[in-house]
Amino acid sequence: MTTNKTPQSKHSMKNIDSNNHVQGKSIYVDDVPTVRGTLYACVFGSPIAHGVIKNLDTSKATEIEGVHSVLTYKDVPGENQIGGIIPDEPLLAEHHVHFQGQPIALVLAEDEKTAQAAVHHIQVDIDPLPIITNPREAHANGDIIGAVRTFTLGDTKTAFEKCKYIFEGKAESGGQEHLYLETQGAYAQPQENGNIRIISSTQGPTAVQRMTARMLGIPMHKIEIDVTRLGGGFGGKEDQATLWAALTAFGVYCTGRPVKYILHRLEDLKMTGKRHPYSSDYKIGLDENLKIIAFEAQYYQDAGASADLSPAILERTLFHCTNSYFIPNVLATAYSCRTNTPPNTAFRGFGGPQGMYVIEVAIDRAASEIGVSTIDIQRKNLLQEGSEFPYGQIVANCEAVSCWDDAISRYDLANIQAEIEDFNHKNVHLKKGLALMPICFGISFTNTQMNNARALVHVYSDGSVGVSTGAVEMGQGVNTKMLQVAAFMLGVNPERVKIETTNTTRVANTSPSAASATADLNGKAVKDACNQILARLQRIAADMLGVQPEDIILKDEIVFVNGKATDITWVQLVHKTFMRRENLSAKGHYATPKIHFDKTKEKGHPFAYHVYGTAITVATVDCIRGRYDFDCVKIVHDFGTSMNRIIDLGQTEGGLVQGIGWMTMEELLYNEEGRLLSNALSTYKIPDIYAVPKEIDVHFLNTDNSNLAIFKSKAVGEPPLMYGIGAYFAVRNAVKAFNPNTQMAFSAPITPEKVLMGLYDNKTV
Ligand code: LUZ
Ligand code: MOS
Repeated sequence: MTTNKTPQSKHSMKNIDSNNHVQGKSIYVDDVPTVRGTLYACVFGSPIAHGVIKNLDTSKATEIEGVHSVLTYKDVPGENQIGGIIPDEPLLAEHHVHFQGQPIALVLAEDEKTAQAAVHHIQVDIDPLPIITNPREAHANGDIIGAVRTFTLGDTKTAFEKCKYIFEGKAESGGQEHLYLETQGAYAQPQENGNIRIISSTQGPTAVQRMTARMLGIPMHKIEIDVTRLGGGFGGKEDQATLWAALTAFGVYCTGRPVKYILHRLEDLKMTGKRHPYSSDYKIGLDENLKIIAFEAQYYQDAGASADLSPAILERTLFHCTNSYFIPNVLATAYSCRTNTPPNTAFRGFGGPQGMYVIEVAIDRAASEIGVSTIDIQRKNLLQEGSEFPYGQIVANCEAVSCWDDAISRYDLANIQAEIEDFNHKNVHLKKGLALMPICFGISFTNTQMNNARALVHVYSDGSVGVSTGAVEMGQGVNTKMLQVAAFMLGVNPERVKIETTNTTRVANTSPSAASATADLNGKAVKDACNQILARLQRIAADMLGVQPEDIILKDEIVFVNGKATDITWVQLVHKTFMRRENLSAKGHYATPKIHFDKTKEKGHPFAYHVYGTAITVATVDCIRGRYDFDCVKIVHDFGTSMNRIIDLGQTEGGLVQGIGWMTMEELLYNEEGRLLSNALSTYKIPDIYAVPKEIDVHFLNTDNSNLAIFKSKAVGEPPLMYGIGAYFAVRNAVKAFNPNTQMAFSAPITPEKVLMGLYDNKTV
């Protein structure tokens, strides 16, 4: 019998955007043809990081030829507020400024150059206030955003009494610039009756719509957001695309003309928030068998000047504070600390990587103090089926051990170790280091409410199909996956299906495309919509053939009865259905079942499932110069049953390299005045083709457990980023091979400069 199984048979479908991307034909906001009368916007940002505005003089700028107007907070018709979780972020500064570059005024001009030039003619007098750029200092001053959060499992106090080994220390991880290829931007156009349409480069169309409506003091239905695709988001456009879109809509509201704003790269670097730097304290306790019995940590998150998504990110740090390990006694406390830098925001991993780094530091520290291998401690403490996470969820369908053990045998770890030892023995000025990095990442928005999505599917009378969802394509390939779901469900060829833009008028109240959950949530909504249409088509086909609807299957564009092909085609059936005046459209809805979380107890079952994996990383350090390369990263990753291996491989490789960048080379620096020093690509180094590991091998651990992923194909966007933490330890271990006495602090990124210092720190000749 012919059955509809899964779309995995078509698992190597190419990303539907690839051809247009390489030909430069894909459309981004800046490619949308501008209409006559368009004004160009540019923000005047605060020149200093903290102070009280005494006087603002925009008159000189206004007088410049070609300048239409200069707007300030006084022109905002509704609430001058764009804060999502906490209302602490004005669209335009009123009396206080809290970071360098904070928007104070908006210039609107007839062309882009005039707008940019006019900004320099705005004058502001600011009475300076003390500037804080260190989260621990902010914490000491009591400058905390939102609630202090504590996750507890067991009782660390009594557990430490039973530990043979106890170590305490500090771990620091730096920020990270998103560096999406497409900078932030939006283009807003007036429609009739005061309606506004915004073309936005956002991961969260509904967030843009909601905040813009509130700021303009008009209902949400008057604002339409349309998104074709993003040239990268990485979390940087989950919340922070809103400001720029809202500013363009504000301009439309005030002038009645279309307003466009595409940020210059230097503006984007200076004004937008980044991954949160963290400064953390840990205390780890182990028994004589190297079982981790107790773990305590305090995380000081550098939130920047306003809340943005920091409270949610803080929470994910706690969710991932034990990474892939079972620790029976945990006490983890996290503080979101307000500093005078741009508000930090979502970035691939969303606080999880920062938490996972700290436990890896603690384990590495314990191993070197005890004089055992880090790998031994890691392996002995991996999560097992039925273990309890510190937040109360019970580990199910655990692949921690299977990924680890498979990686060790598949890639012959013993042989890799022997080769490294041999190499290090023979070489004086080059040393290799090895690290294993297991990951465990929870899939679902930690805010349970957000785990829902909708899709609108139209079958047109000629048999072609249009699919709208809340998913935003940002290069991750979600549109290809949505197309696969629709084509598979309806039994049609992929060419028949078109994925429409993401638009708040077609699909409302969406969650942002984030948390790795977009394909799951929206894919399941597409599935639901297709099932509704399918049921109608089956009824009509059954009627035509004189059989029961449940005997009908649609596959390969043909109607099958009890597994046998009939001569009725997809197109014929659709036409028949149309002629019978049946509904060929459906709205699908999905809300993740079973998940819940109680913040008063900090316990629950917040994640639909977890993604696991293990990476083996080998680095070579040049011990004269402090330079390093990565020989290889060999990964066994838990994809469930991948529905698109090319896309999933691309996400894994991209995530890995982005993680390596964060951990080893991207050094984000603000000075004491809160000025971004790494403010251009000459001073901020991201991985280029030479920095990529010479070999990346990804083995697909194919598992077929029932899970809540779309067609059992697990979420893949964020988890691989955390493999990059392995690169940090591989470099560190190479340094230790050269200089066993090094006292290098646990401070990421481990830049060549820090490597060089570490190589000769306490070096005995
Ligand atoms: N965004 C969000 C996220 O709002 N909530 C989350 O839990 C999350 N997790 C990862 C990435 N973005
Ligand atoms: Mo995100 S960090 O926008 O999934």
